[in-house]
Amino acid sequence: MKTFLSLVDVTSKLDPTDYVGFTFFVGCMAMMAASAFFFLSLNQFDKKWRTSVLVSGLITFIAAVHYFYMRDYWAVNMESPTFFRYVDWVLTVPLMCVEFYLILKVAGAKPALMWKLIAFSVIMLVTGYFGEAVYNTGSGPAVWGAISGAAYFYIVYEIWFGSAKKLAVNAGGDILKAHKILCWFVLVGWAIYPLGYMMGTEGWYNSILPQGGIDVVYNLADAINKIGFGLVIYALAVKKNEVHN
Ligand SMILES: *C/C=C(C)/C=C/C=C(C)/C=C/C1=C(C)CCCC1(C)C
Repeated sequence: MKTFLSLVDVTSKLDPTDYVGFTFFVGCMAMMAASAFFFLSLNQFDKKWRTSVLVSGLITFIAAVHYFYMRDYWAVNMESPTFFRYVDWVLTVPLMCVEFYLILKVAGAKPALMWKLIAFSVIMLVTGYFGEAVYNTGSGPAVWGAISGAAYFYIVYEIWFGSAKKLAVNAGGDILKAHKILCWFVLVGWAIYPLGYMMGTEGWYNSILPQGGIDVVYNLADAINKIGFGLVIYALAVKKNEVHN
């Protein structure tokens, strides 16, 4: 009943000038379409690469479900759906860490590498949530944002220069190429999030921006990082498949 009522609310409150709401709608559709694409392509891959593409699909699918909730939440409350946002991230970002591990497995990557990346991604997101939603006054956003940023830099370091990089070099060829592109996603694509965070939390320039600006930035970043990242994995799987056939 509650969901039904909130759906009624959503459609009765649609406002043609609600650009933030528009990006939530587009986000829903883009994530759904990407999931269908990844899932329906699974049959063409052999077992080893199927798992990687499956994880790409899971990332966009989990995001799609959260986007439906976030779209409703925004339409009803005209407030950032911070809670759903972070639940989405805390599920999907660790899965992106799994992707790094999966493509480097051929070069001998150990689960320890995967768990290390996952642990730092969770630290990055939990501390980010504290700064954005819990201790979000005074110096809170700056302090928690700095801790979150440190965890982010560690992930960047690990994949660009650390053991993940060494494994990628050992693997060489298409895997090294794909690893490099994914590294750029993390360095540039993920860097959009702290910018959004500074737009939406106290202490930077949130006062000069309209409500919801943070969501437009996050929604754009999600589309780039979740769908783009998944497509890099997909392209790698397609290449590897050709080699085998
Ligand atoms: C699909 C979702 C993705 C790839 C989300 C990534 C999120 C981040 C890289 C967030 C990073 C943050 C900081 C580095 C500092 C400020 C707080 C965060 C959580 C926005």
